[in-house]
Amino acid sequence: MTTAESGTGDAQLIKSDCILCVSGCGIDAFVKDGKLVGVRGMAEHPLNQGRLCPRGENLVEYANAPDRIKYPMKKEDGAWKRISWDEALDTIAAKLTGIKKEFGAHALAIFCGSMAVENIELAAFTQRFKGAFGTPNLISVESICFRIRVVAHLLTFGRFTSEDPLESECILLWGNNPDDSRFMWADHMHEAVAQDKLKLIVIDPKRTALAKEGLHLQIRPGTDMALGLAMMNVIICEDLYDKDFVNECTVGFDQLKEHVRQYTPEWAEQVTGIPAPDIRQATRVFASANSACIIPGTCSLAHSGNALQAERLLCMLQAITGNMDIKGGWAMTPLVKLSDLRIPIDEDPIGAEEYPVFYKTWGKAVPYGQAMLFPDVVLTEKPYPIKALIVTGGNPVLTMPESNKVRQAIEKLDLVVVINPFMTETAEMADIVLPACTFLEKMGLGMVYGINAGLPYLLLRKQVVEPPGEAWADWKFWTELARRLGLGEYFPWNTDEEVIRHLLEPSGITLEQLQENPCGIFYDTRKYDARTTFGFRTPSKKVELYSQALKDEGYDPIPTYREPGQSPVSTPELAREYPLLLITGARMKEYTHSQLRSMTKMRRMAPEALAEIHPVTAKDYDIIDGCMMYIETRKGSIKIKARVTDDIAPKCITIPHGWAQANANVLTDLQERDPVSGYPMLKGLLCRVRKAD
Ligand SMILES: Nc1nc2c(c(=O)[nH]1)N[C@H]1C(S)=C(S)[C@@H](COP(=O)(O)OP(=O)(O)OC[C@H]3O[C@@H](n4cnc5c(=O)[nH]c(N)nc54)[C@H](O)[C@@H]3O)O[C@H]1N2
Ligand SMILES: Nc1nc2c(c(=O)[nH]1)N[C@H]1C(S)=C(S)[C@@H](COP(=O)(O)OP(=O)(O)OC[C@H]3O[C@@H](n4cnc5c(=O)[nH]c(N)nc54)[C@H](O)[C@@H]3O)O[C@H]1N2
Ligand code: SF4
Ligand SMILES: [Mo]
Repeated sequence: MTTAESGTGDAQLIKSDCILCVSGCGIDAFVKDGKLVGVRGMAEHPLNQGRLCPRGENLVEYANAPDRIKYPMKKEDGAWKRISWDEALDTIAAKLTGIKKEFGAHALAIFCGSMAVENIELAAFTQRFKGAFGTPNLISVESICFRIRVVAHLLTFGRFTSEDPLESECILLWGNNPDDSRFMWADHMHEAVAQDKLKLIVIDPKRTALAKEGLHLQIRPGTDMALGLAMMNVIICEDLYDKDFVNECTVGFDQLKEHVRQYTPEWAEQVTGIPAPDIRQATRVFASANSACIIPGTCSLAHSGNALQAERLLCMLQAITGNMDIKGGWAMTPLVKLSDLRIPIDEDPIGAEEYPVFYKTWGKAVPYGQAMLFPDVVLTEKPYPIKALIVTGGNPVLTMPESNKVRQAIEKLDLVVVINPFMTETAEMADIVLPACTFLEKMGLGMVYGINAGLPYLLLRKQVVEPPGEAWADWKFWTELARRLGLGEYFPWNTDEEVIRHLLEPSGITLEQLQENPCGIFYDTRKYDARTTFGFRTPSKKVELYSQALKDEGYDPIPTYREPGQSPVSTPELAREYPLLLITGARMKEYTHSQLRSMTKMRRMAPEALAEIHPVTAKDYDIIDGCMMYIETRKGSIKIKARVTDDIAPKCITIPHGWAQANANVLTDLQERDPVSGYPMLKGLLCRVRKAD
C-alpha cells in the first residue's frame, strides 16, 4: 500500500494509533508546525505491521478537515448560534435538573456509538456519568454489534475466546468479508491460500474475493443456523468430533446427538440453498483439520434474526471438533485490567426485562439497556417517559434501524445534546451540539481487541495535534457537566494524563512505561493452556452444549432451527409482495459507518452507495448496471444506483449503510428482533425493487 509521507521532511515523528475503526492500527504520524503532514503504518505494530487501509492513509485530510464543529452551538429559530462552553453546560445542567425532578433520573438516556468501543475513555466516562446522575438508561451499539457474541461465549464456555487465525490449517469465514472490514486478516488469508498453507471455506450470500479462493457455500441470508446444525449432524454421524474433548469437557452431548439427527444436509439444502454434498465436503475439511478456526463476521450472524443462538452454534462447532484453546483455533487473550469507573445503581435499564439474557449473564449485568427499544419507549412513554438524550460517539439517525422512527422519537424529546467532531444527521436534530476532539487530539489507550484479533497488547495513543477551536475530549465534557450538576466529587480528574494514569492503576503498567515504549507493549501472552489453567467458568465447569441457563429463561437449551421473523418461509404473504432478500450494512473500505463522507479522497474512490444485484434478478426488473432503482420494504423506500454482478446470489440485494441519501436504515425494521437478545434483523429482510425513471 502507498503511504502519505511525501513532504514530511523535518517533521516530528509521533508513534500512535488510528481508531477510525475498531482495528486500532499503529501509525507513524508526522507533525510539522502543529499540523499533521504525513502518516504511514507503524512497522512495529503487531496487527497492521506497517500497512494501512485507505481511511488510515487519508488521516492527513481527516486531521485537517475544514468542516469540524469548532464551538458549542445552540439551535435558535432553526439556525445554529455559537455559544460558550459555560452557557452550553449551564443550559444542559438546568434542563437535566428539571427533567430529573419531574420525571426521575431515568428520563435521561445516553446513546454511545461505536466510538465507545475504540475509545476507552469515552466509554468509561459515559458509564460513570450515567451512574452518578442515576439513570439506568445508557444505550449503545452493543445492542447491535458484538456484545451478543460475548454472551454466547460466556453461556457456552464461561469465558470469552477469540480467533487465532495466523496458525490455522483451516479457516471458516462465516459471514465475514475482511477485504472490506479488516484488511490485515484478508492479506494473511490471500497469502496463506496462495502458499497452499490454508484451507478456506467461505459462507456468504456474496462471492467475496476470498470466496473465490476457497470453497464457497453461497447461503440464503438468515439461514446460517440450518447450515450449522447440518454440519453438526455430519460431524456426529461421521464420527468426526473430538471424543476426548467431548467426554472430558462438555455437558449435553447425548442430547445434542439426538437433537441434530433431524438436521441432515439434505434438509439443510432445502433451507439454505447449499447443495448437500458441499455441506458434507466443507464439514469434513473443517472437522478433520489439525487446527480450524471459525471466523464469524463481527455481526453478520447477529443481524440474522437469531443472533444469540447462531453465535452459540458456532461456539459448539468449534468446541466439539476440539479446536478450543489450541494454536490456530480459538484461544483466550487476557484483558488488561483497567480501573472500573462504573457507579452501580439499582434500577434496571429499558430492555432488561424483555431481554434478560442480553442484560445479565451468570448474574452479571452489562451497563447497557437494549437500544432497539428506545424509540418505542420514547414514543409510547411506556414504561415511563424519557425526555432527554445525550449522544456521543455515534450517529443513530443513520446507523440504528428504522431511521424514520428514530427521528420521530428524537423529535419528541425535550432536550437533545450531541457531542461529535463533525456535524452529523443526528447532530442536526440536536438542541445543543458540542465540539469533540478526535482521537488525534487527545491521549488514549490503544488496544487490539478480541474481535478476530486477541493480542494482549497495549499502546499509548499520544496526542498528535491540538484540537481545533474549542473542541474538548469527551472525559472533560462529562466531568464539567457533572460538576455543574453537583456531582463533581465523582469526577476529580483535570487532565488527559490524570485520566490515563487512573485508568492504568490496576494494570500494573505505568504511563511512564508506555511512554518509554512508544511502539506499545505486550502485557501478557495468548493462553493456549486455558483449559487446564483456567477451565470453563460455567456452573458445570464444562462447555455447555446443553444450556440449562437458557432453558430456565424459556429459550432453546440447544440451538433449534427457526426461520428469521421475516422470510419467504415464515411470512409467505409478505414475501409475495416483497420477493427479494435484502442485506444491509456491507462494509466499504473507504468509510466507517456514516463517517468520512466529506473526505474528498474517499469520495473520489467511492462516490456513492451501490446496490449489488444479480444479472438474472436485474433482468426480471429491467434494471441495468448503473441505473437508478428503488428498493422498498414494508418500512420505506430508497433510491440507489444498481451494480449488476453475479457475485451476489440471485434474489439477494446487498447495500452499504451510513449513506444519508440512500439510507439503508430507512428500510430496516425495529420490530424484527432476535427473540433472545433483541438484536435487530439487518440481513435477509424482505424487499422489492423497481427501476427509477
Ligand atoms: N471499512 C470498514 N471496516 C469496518 C467497519 C466499517 O464501517 N468500515 N465497521 C467495523 C464494524 S463496527 C464491524 S461490526 C465490522 C463488520 O465487518 P464484517 O463482519 O466483515 O461485516 P459485513 O461487511 O457486514 O458482512 C460480512 C459478510 O457477511 C455477509 N452476509 C450478509 N448476510 C449474511 C448472512 O445472513 N449469512 C452469512 N453467512 N453471511 C452474510 C455479507 O455478504 C458480507 O460479505 O466491520 C468493522 N470494520
Ligand atoms: N442497516 C445497518 N445498520 C447498521 C449496521 C449494519 O450492518 N446494517 N451495522 C451496525 C454496527 S455493527 C455498528 S457498530 C453501528 C455503528 O454506528 P455508529 O457508531 O452510530 O456509527 P458512526 O457513523 O461510526 O458514528 C460514530 C460517530 O462518532 C464520531 N466521533 C469520532 N470520534 C469521536 C470522539 O472522540 N468523540 C465523540 N464524541 N465522537 C466521535 C464520529 O464523527 C461519528 O459521527 O452501525 C450499525 N448500523
Ligand atoms: S483498518 Fe484503517 S481505519 Fe481501521 S484502524 Fe486500521 S488504518 Fe484505521
Ligand atoms: Mo459494529
